Parts: sequence; structure tokens; C-alpha cells
Amino acid sequence: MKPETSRNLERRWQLAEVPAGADAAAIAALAGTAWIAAQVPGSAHGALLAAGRIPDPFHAAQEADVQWVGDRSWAWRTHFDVDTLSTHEDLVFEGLDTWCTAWLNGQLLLSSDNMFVPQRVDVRAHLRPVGNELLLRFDSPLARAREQEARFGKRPLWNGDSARLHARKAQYHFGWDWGPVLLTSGPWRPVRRHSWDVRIEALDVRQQLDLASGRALLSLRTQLAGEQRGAHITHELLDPTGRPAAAVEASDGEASLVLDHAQLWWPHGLGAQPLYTLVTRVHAGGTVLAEDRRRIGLRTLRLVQAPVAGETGSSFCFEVNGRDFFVGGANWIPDDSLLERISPARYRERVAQAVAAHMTMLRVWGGGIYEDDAFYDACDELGVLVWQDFMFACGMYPAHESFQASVRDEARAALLRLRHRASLAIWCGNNEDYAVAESHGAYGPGVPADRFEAHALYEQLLPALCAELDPGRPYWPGSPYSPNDSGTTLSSDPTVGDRHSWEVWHQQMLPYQRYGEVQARFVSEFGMQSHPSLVLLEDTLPAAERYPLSPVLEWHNKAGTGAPDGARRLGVYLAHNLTVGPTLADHVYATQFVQAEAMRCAYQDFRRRWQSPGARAVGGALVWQLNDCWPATSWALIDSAGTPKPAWHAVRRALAPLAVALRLDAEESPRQATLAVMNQGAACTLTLVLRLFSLDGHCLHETRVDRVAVANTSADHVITMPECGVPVVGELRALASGEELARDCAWPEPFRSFPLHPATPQFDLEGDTLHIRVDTPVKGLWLQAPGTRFADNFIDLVPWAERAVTLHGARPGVLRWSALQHPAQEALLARPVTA
Ligand code: BMA
Repeated sequence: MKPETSRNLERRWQLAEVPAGADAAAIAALAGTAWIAAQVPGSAHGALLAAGRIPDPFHAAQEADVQWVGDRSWAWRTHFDVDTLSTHEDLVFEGLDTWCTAWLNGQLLLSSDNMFVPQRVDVRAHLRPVGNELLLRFDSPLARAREQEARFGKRPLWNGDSARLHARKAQYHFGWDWGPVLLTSGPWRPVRRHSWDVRIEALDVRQQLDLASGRALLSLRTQLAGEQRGAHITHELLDPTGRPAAAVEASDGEASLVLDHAQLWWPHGLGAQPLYTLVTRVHAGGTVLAEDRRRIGLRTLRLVQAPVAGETGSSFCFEVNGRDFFVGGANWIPDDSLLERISPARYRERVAQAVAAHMTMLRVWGGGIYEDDAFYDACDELGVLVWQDFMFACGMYPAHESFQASVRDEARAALLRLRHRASLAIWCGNNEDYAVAESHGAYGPGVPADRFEAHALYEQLLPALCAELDPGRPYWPGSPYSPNDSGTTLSSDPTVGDRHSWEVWHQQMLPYQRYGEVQARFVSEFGMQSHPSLVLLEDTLPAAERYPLSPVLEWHNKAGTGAPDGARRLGVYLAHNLTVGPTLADHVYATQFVQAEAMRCAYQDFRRRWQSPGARAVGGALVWQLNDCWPATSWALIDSAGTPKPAWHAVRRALAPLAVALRLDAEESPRQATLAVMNQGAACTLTLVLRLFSLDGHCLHETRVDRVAVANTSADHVITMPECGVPVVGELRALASGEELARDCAWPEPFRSFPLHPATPQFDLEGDTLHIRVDTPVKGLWLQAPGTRFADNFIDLVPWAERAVTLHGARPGVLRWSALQHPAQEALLARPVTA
């Protein structure tokens, strides 16, 4: 018997347009000139773009010019030779997007219709030593989805063409309220040749961890395929430094490993992320025939739904290794419309940006994909929990027999691939499908269950599969979802389950200052739009379109159902809060300002309600959305060029292990100041310093109070302030042993009603540190310089209190800065060196 080998077929691929339904013979008969070079993994759009056959759909409004690509059928081909043959010669297609027929040397191999289901075909009988031809035909996804829709019925949905509900294809490809319509097709994940006599078909690793003794018990079940006579299985566990920690031989595929002094895996901020490597080998006659290596983290995780002291309902909190914590995080969408472009380095960079903003959870949203391994690797390594939706979003999906069979295969594949991941925290049935059903009277109190067919997926099929294949992990039917045992609750119940708080932006468009009123036990979505960076917009918009509300700028804001209304909603938030200047730069700053302020309020007010043990009123908050898939005006904190917006800095400050929030009550008399302290860490004594300034920069008042910040709590300290007689800017700092640990400022609002004095900030660069001083209060100082990253940014400043910012990357000679009521301008930093 021979060891298995696996080779990606990634070379010599070509692409050609073919008539709908073309068979292998028709494809083989195409002229050589019909073919262009293609990449696998890849998409037809990607190949056409590389060959210069289509314009860049992200530029200007060129999305419209490439729509024909999604209406056509595309053939892919490659040729390969083989040497010696094993008992089994498989072609493995890790992902085919979406309606695909495959032939090898003219022989039909498969037809598939679900991009999330990997396919494996034994092709031994069809192989020849040289010149094997593999052909794939991908049909127009829209045409095929519409055929299904005609057969099974049109259904209600939000976002995209209604036919998408019948396509097991990333739903955002059909267009979303932040993304273009790009109906890709192609082998989006690797195609490989797998030669084997025996292989590991499945490996189940279950852990029991005794936190008191530090002892871990791993129960391992291995399932093999192929010739098993004379084969035996061993498992070796390597510790996080790569040294052998334990080993065992399996009997009948079963084994267990015991590890004393287990090193625990933690979300970052709470502890380290040690990853053990489990190496499973199949041996025969002294040879290793097959091997599986996976990294696992040892930790317990619970979803806690317990009473909340003094309130109705129950909490929704995550607890790792017996320690509960406020989960600050974000929703994750695919980082590009063309999936093949998201490199492992890009995944890593994006997850690292979440970590740098102190986020501990990313929700892989149901309208995208079960993410690439590189994403979960980054989450495992950097300590980010993953809320994993199954891939359903914003619609009333069918649940007929063949659809369920396809979903079963897809869910099984996702479960088997991901269930060993330390980062994986929870499986979730769908995104907002209950809410869509509710809005159509198909779900809710007193409505018969069969009005909402897909509840069979979310309440039967998926939980049953999770219980079978990954029983240790929580399963949640939908996001949002409120358990409705009593039959009286809806998916927007703020006292139980998770909730999407869209009263701000969507629905009644509440002022963002009122986020505190639209809380929930776990706020799994909320958000505010802004433009991407000016640099990205200048890249995206033709010169004549670089002004506020230009048609092409609006093209890049997809928000709205039916007709886009993003610009209108954004306009309301701008008008309510600011006076906006006339240039595109002013508009970018203004939208980003409003988003940053909204996120500051939201994260602070949600986190304040973490409170104390037994009273975890809000267990976490995930912003809609972390990232973008193209240059867009959207709710993202980071634009599609990877540039963090001001809101990212606001979130970073609000989620810091120790954070403060300041609220000045302008209406009460005597005036009150609420000093909120959110402490994720150990108990500490803080000096809270509150200073009040007039808008023209005089310090009117200073108070210092010492308070103990109890470990893992959020607490409000209310103090009475003197009557100052004028509008004031407040600055709250938390000091420990003289060192500033956290800071927040409060301003008179709405901002547009309180003109600020013109400021002349002083910038001094000393090594990597930028020292900034102002003579009058400055709100939202935004610093930019090409190639430079600012450790802190979008900063509020009060007079003469210097702030120091560490710079990474290029040391700028010229700094571009803007601030509230201060349009973008430049400051010279270093005098040119003279001879
Ligand atoms: C949500 C998400 C997305 C959408 C976002 C913004 O609820 O689930 O469907 O993009 O709101 O509207």
C-alpha cells in the first residue's frame, strides 16, 4: 500500500463562454481562440478581468457593464498527466459555484448545485497516463435559480433577486444593501487530485476539561475509507511549542488521550491562545499511509441564559473557562465580491484589525460563505470567538425535500470541517429569516408553524445535525431569535435571546444618541453608515463625480429595499447633527464623524449594562459590519481597502479592557454627570478626573473622585456638577498610579448648534511620537498621512492638555488633518533637511 498524495490542479486552466447546456463534445469542439487563461480557485469575472475582457466592476458604475457575465454559461478546462495509480484516484472539488457539470476525458463525473458542498469523485477508471482533460461547465446562476423559483414559488425577502432563495450560492452575490450584484461562477475553492489506498474520512475530537484540576480528556473517533486491513491509527498530541505531549493508538477507530496541566485557550484579553496540534496517522507495514493534522484549543464554553437581577427575561452571555465577559465584536461579511482574491494574509490582517479594536467575537453572517480556513486559523490564533451562521439570510426559504437534502450535505460539510476549532463558539440557523417571516404574518404568536416552512431547517434539520456531529457547542435557531415557548414573544424581544437593534438607521430612524433605549440581552446587529476613505473614493469615482451625492457616489450606496435610500437616511443623520461643508472631503469626514459618534454611544451604552454577576443585562454587542466587499458607503468600520474609519477608533476605545464613558445631563437641575466605568480586568482603584471647559477653552471646573472598579463589572457613578452657565465640554479621565488608562469626552449637542472656536493645533513629531496641543476644544481630530498608521486617531482635545500618538509605518513630513468645523488642511511636520 502507498501513502496518500494530494495535488492541487491549479495550472493551465482556461475559460471560455459556451452556449447554455453545452455538453462535453460541444465544449471540446470550441476553437482554441475561444479560451482565455484562468485561475483556480477563481471565477469567470476574475478571469475576464485579468484578460482585460471586462472593466473593473468596482470602479465608477462599471458594475452595470459586467452584468452579462452572470447571464452566461462558462466552461473551464485543464489538462494533466498521471504517473502510477493508487487504488483510489479521486478528484476533489472543494467548492463549485454553483450549477456545475464536470467531465473527465468526455465521461460525465458529476452535476452539482450547491457551492457549499465539496464533491469527491473516483476517476480511476477514466484516467490515462497523459493528456487527461477535465472540463467544467457552470450555468448562469440567475437563469438556474429562476427555473427553481418558477417551480417552487416566489417568496418574500429583503435584499437581492428573489430567485436567490432557491440558489445555494453566497446570497450577497445577488446584491445586498452594501454590495454589488456580481453573479460569479467557477471553481471557487481548490480542485485537487487525491490518490490513496486508505484515507481519513472523518475525525471527531471531543474534549472534557476539568477546570479545577487542569486535566483534559480528549475522546477521538476516526473514520477511515478504503483498505483497512493491516492498518492501524495513532494519535499524537503536540504541545503549543511543538513538543510531544501525549500519544495513543486507536482501537476500532476509538481512542482517548489524557493531558494533565492543560494550557487553556482564551479569547484575547482574557488569556493566551495556546494551540495544541493533534496528528492522526494511519500506518501499515511501517509506512504512514494517511495523515491529518489539526490545531485544537482546550477550553470550555457556555452560552448562559440566566435571570437578570431586577429585570424580566434572561441574560445571553458567553462564558469561557468558567469566566463570563462582555462580548464586543462585529459582523463579518465576505471581504471581497470575488472570493478568490481574499488571501490568507488579508484574512489575517482583517481579523487582526478586529483584535486591535479589542473585539472578541466575529459573526460570520448567513448571507456570505462558510469562511476559508485562513479566517478560522486567524481567529484561533488571535483569540476571536466565531458566531457561525448557516448560510441563510433575510428571506423565506423553501424547505422541500431536495432543498433539505442539499442543506443537509452543506451543513454536514461545514460541521465536519469546523467543529474542532477553538474559536467556534456557536452555530446559528440563519440571519433575520424569522424577522422576514414575522413581517409577512408567517411566524409569531398563534401563527401555525407550517406558514413558515423553513422553520423545519432551523428547528429540526440543523439542530439535529449539530447535536449529532458537534454536540458540545451551542446551537441557536436564528439571529435574531427570542425563544417563544410561551408563544408570546417575537424575534425582537429585548428581554430574551439576541436582537438586531435597527431602530437607529432603519425603522423609525431614532437619533443614535438614544441607543441606550434599544438594547437587548445580546445586540447582534446595529450600525450607522459612512463613506469609505477619501483616498478610496478618489480611486473609485471618475474625476467629474467627486462631489457629495454625485450619481456614481450614490451608486456605491446600495442601502434600501426596492429603491436605494441610503443617501436619504444618511442625509437625515447629517442634518440632525452637523453643518456639512460643500466638498467631498467634508462629506466623507461628516459621515465618518456621525458613524464614529454613533458607535461610541452604542458600545458604551451597551457595555454599561454588563453590570455585575447575576445582573448581566447586556451580554454583548456586534456592530453591523466590520468589513466591506467593495468600495462602498456602508455600515463597515473598515473600508474595502482595509483602511479603518474613525468609528473603528471609537469602538477600540469603548471596548478597551478598561473604558470610561461620560454623560452630562443638560436638563436636570442640579446638573449631573454620569461617570461610567467598564472594567473587564481585575479590581483596581481609579482616580476619575472630570474637567469642564467652556467652548472658548477656559477650564471652568475640575473634580477628582476615587472609585474602586470592581473586577469584570460596569458601574455608573453619578456626581453633581456646579452650574457653569454656559455650554460645556467635559473630559473624563481614569487614572491609576498617575497613568491614564481611559478617557472620554462629552460635548453639547447637537453639534451644529454649538459653533466651536477656530483651533490652531500644534503638532510636534519626536521619534515615533506625535505630540498634539490645542488652544481651544477640538472635536474629532482626524489625522491622515500616506503610509502612516496612527495608534490613536479621531481624538477629542481640550486646551493645553497634550495628547501623544504613536505612529507606525512611514514618518510623515506633511500631515493632513480635519476636525469638527475644521475642514481638511495640512500641517508641515518636519523642516526639510538642509545641507
Ligand atoms: C442586517 C443584516 C443585513 C443588512 C444590514 C443592514 O440586518 O442582516 O442583511 O445588510 O442589516 O441593513
